[in-house]
Amino acid sequence: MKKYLLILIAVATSLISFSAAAQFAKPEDAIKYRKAALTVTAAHFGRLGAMAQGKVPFDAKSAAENAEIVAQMAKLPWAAFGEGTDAGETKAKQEIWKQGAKFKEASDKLQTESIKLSAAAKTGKEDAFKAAFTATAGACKSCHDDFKNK
Ligand code: ASC
Repeated sequence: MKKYLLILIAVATSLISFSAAAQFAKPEDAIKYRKAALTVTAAHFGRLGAMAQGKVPFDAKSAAENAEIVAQMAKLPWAAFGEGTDAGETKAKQEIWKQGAKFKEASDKLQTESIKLSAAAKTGKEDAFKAAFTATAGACKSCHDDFKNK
């Protein structure tokens, strides 16, 4: 029984590491993927920013839809910052790999703030939306300051 359990664990863990490695065939695929994910995120975040800054009128439905997309998209880029994806067509700073825990903290912060932003947008209250937008933009900015080249 114990033997089968060990075999099961061995197979399961090998599948997990296989799928992690197989997620991107080449480093440039990972770089392309994370840039695409962040580009889509920025497009939807930009629509929220226009409302938060009063450039377009606040529209609760649009705010809720775009914030939901941002919250979902914010989960995606991080798996594409694996080892060996530091060189090439990227503005990623070396600090991402040198300070992995700090980078993880920054990416977690974005996810937490964007979930709060989505919740705030769903209330339909403009003030709550604006405050949560500012907090989320702060998470974008501090991560860019530390981990993204100009
Ligand atoms: C955006 C965008 C970013 C962030 C950042 C917030 O709309 O594309 O990267 O906001 O500028 O400070």
